[in-house]
Amino acid sequence: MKGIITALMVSYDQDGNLNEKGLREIIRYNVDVCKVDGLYVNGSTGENFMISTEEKKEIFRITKDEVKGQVPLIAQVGSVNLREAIDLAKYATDLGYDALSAVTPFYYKFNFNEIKHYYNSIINAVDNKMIIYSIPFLTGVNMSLDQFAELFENEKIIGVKFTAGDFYLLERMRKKFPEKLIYGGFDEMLLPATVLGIDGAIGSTFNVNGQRARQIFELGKQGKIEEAREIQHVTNDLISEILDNGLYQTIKEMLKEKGVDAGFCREPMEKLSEERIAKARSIAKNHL
Ligand code: HMN
Repeated sequence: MKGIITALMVSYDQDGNLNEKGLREIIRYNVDVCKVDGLYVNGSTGENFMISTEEKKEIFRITKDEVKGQVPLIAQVGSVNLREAIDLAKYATDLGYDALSAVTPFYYKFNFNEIKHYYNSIINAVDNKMIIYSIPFLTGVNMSLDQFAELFENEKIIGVKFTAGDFYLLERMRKKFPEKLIYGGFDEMLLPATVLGIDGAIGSTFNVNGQRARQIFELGKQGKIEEAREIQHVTNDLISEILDNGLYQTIKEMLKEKGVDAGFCREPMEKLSEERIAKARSIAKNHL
């Protein structure tokens, strides 16, 4: 489960209904064209926090079916509704997902004991492994090195998806937890995170830019920093245009430009204007 792992996009139709055919095409594009090392299913990029439990299960099922064992799969099951998280953990484990991940519980200001209880409750309910999903800029949950150490005392908690710019903390974690898996979360900072020794990265832009991400990661690991930096520059030109135009909507339009039925985003995310659709298409034409 190391390397470049796509935070999988999901296709929804105009009315916001799950588009199974489109989802299967996105999966195929990731595996066959972007040639990524794994898929992270029902993360932020999958619009997970805007869909129902049944839809989450349907996405887990379709993805497992379409991938046919070609790449490892990580199921993001985190939810402020702990019962839902445990239910999803059981469901994904029964399907044969290689690992689970759960976002830190958010919205309420849970104390650390509550966060620890949440992770242990999910992972101790199943025969599987857990990757903590830490994304403080969206959840407001910042954990210290000592708190990560306490969570990692449970041997079933095998790693962390570190979506943060605090590279001092990243370096401290690498030193303190050499045996745990650490994944970078910001695609625009893939090279510095690679230099600090991450095991892999999980990102949204890998849905379209997976091949460049792999080059950055592999060159960085080999110490070929100048070459890796050039590719990170090109990548960040792409990412900054995507972010300016609307992250998930733009990636979907770029996939459509590549012939993939990527659909639309789930409301309340807005639909792009004609002008922004044209911009997204031109980003794909110019950068992919
Ligand atoms: C997920 O859960 O879908 C992703 O792993 C999240 C991932 O860290 C992305 N973060 C968000 O979308 C908030 C990044 O790939 C991000 O989209 C990218 O670095 C552009 O900023």
